[in-house]
Amino acid sequence: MTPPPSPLALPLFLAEHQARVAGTLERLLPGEDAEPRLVHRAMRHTALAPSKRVRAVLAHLAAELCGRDDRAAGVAAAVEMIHASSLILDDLPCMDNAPVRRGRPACHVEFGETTALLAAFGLLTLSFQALAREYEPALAARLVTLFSDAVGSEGLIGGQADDLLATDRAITFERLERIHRLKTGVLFSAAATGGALTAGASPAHLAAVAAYAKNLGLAFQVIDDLLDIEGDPAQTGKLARQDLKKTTFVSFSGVAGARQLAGELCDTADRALTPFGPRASRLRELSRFVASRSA
Ligand code: GRG
Repeated sequence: MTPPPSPLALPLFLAEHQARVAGTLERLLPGEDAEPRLVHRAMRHTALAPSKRVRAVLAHLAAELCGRDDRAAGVAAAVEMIHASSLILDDLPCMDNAPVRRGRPACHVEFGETTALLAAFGLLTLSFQALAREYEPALAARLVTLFSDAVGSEGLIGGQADDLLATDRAITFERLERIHRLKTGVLFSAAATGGALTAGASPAHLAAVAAYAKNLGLAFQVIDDLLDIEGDPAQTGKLARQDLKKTTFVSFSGVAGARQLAGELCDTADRALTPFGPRASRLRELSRFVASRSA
């Protein structure tokens, strides 16, 4: 009998990339017995917990589409470290105050807020160290610029700041979209662009994968809002109904409207891949996974 799919089941080629990313993270993260042990354990607790690794897979697939993905591992691991760092910060009591993440106690619940903060900064710093060390200077400088722009006050940090300001308030659809383009879309876009840069992609191909990823990231967030209402915590790895104080794509458009919006964003994402023709089938499969995901 075929076993039931795992909660994080992905198409086979995505699962292969996931396993590669896990291997790279294991190589780059300090061991749990390396001092300071508590900080390293906290970094590993969140970064190595079971997760979809969608941003890292996106970096690999964008690189593959642009000709070669044998140099994308550093970017894939770096983007996952940045993402894990953002999850630790996002879960803190002074932010979203979420006790569970990736099916485990959130980092601050397991290790305390002080260690969680140090772990988040440890992961963030390690991500840039990995980019600087794994690539030759010109490419490393481009990648560090790309990811620092994505994380900074006009990227993830800016999106988070506005998201916190918007809590408990009615906001316009435009503001909601801007918050999530910054919080989620920008890192997806940097992942794809970074992967493509390691493959030596042309400016036209860089623009195409960035446009794909930007729309995929927003679709991913719309489904995240749906899963907050409809998702099974055993599959999502976090508590349900955590976003009730926020305006979300579901509070704006309803369940059916949000699902339709996610589908439209995935279609827009796929259209950006037109210059690649049928070679982009794996990224198209990734958008189908995102539109229908339950974890
Ligand atoms: C300095 C890195 C840094 C961040 C500061 C806290 C913050 C600013 C931003 C928060 C960004 C954030 C957590 C956005 C949520 C995006 C999102 C949809 C998270 C869920 O991602 P999944 O489903 O999770 O890919 P897994 O666990 O599978 O990786």
